[in-house]
Amino acid sequence: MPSIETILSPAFFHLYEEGLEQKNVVVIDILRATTTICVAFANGAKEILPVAKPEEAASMQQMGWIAAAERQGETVDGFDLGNSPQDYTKERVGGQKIALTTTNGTRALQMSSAAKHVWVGSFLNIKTLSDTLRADNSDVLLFCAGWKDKFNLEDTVFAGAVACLLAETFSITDDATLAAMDLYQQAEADLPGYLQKASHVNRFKSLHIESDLDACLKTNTLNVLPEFKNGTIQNCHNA
Ligand code: 3SL
Repeated sequence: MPSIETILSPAFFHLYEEGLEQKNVVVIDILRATTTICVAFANGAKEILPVAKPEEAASMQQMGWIAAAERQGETVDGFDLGNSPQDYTKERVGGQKIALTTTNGTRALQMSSAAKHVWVGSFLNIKTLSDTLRADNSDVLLFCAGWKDKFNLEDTVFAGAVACLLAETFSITDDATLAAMDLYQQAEADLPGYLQKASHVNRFKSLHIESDLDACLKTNTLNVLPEFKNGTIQNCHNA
């Protein structure tokens, strides 16, 4: 059986790099980058280029791309979009190419580029993602983007949710994954309630963007699977 391991923070990524080219990585930034990327594709975005710096996103504007940038949870001044999934509507992103930089999510994508596949995970596309991981039948790394190299609850809870869905067809002996599954089982009856204590949810409260929490915790509402490949993200799932 293939295995599932969980990387609880980008600071641990180097511990999992051996054999990366044979493994599938799921990049997880539930609040909000990987959720927003799923919503953008569901609403017809053509391509999303993850970049490290706001200046790189801005430089794509001249070529007709939408430039999106988030830092400290806020839209960077002068950019077309930030990182709220609620702003990535059909009207705004349908048929568009987007250059996106966020504090943690876009960095985690770039770190994973050597993997067999790099897929974008969120509660919204959890079934499509899990079905694809099962069908591909390779070892999986669930990579939590965290917050500035620190552990966070929401990404870990999601890693646990994916592992619970795949537990019958994957071998799970990794303590980080077992802990994530325990956490998910504790949270699953009321995910928004459980995550009220999370540090990023408290950041949302201070920025008055609490409504993004509900938008990010809808489960299995989207049939998309964004894949980061050759430096850019496209939807690889044709429903
Ligand atoms: O860190 C990230 O990539 C973002 O998802 C953070 S925020 O939710 O936009 O603040």
